[in-house]
Amino acid sequence: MNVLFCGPGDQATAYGPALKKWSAELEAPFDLFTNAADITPADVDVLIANPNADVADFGVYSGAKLIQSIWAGMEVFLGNPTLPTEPTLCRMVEPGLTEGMTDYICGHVMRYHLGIDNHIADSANRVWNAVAPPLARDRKVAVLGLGQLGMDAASMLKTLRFDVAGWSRSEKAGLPYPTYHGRDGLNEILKRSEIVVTILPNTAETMHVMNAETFSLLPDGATIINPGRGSLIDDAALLSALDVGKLSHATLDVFDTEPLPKDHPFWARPDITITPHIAAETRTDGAAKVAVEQIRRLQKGEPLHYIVNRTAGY
Ligand code: NDP
Ligand code: OXD
Repeated sequence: MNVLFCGPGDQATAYGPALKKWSAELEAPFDLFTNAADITPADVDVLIANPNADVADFGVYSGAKLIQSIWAGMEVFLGNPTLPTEPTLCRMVEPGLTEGMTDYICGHVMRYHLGIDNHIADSANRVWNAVAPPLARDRKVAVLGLGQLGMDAASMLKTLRFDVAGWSRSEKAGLPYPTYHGRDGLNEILKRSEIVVTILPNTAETMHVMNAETFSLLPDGATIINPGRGSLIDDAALLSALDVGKLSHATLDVFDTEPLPKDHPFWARPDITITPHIAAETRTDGAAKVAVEQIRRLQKGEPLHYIVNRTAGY
């Protein structure tokens, strides 16, 4: 079996040894290529790819059986007109990505919950403002997106005793917190939520899910944390919601254009915290293990994991 790794820059330098290590450990032998020029495209069976890889034409790999992304978000692949329809397309799910995202979400929820910024400002101004925060159990948090990442974060927020609720496309049952789905469910969850986390994929349906209308449903002074994708938020509506106090603060990790252009209005706002798409990063060793396990499954005729629904877009 021929496996081609495609990543930007020198990413293959790290992935090569990790893929070989897991190939031996999982007893899934294959020939690994880290330079596309070294193999005839028609001979590639599996492509392990970073969406930022410099692949001019995925169409030449139409004979591949699997394209395994090393990212969770699939919109770059799905938006590439050369992507062949034949190979099974799989997204990345690995422990480092999941744990990193949960750390990010819980950290920023705690920042808002405890009013940490107010205390930093009060300290700088020598102000003794003895206002204690409510308990986490009295803080209503919404997690929009209950997939691999949102589900783990919501579960940790629940463990931290937050009054968490979740929203997804399909109905969920049996979770230890209230769940909502569909458009009506979105309206309901937003009405109750002081802190909103958007951890949804970029699809046609999720485009500007947070817009003037949905921001208006939130209680005054709500906060939003977006580690999902920039497309989830209508930027102009976000700025208006901050201007009128509907929102008191936003933390954004992802943007329509990345890096965020130097002249973007978000940079000038003290009520927006910008993090540079670092909420969660695929860890090389964990991702290599997942990719090799997929190859092993392919070799043994076992079902693949994390298959993308190309119609739904995630
Ligand atoms: P999953 O595919 O596991 O989960 C997606 C979730 O979104 C599911 O719960 C799905 O609902 C829900 N969803 C999708 N469409 C809709 C819709 N129209 N209405 C309501 N809910 C919807 O994805 P992951 O959890 O693995 O990743 C989520 C996203 O996080 C990625 O697509 C990527 O954009 C982003 N990401 C950001 C990173 C960063 O560093 N900033 C790092 C990694 C990922 P259902 O359960 O019903 O299918
Ligand atoms: C991803 C990301 O999708 O890092 O994996 O955003």
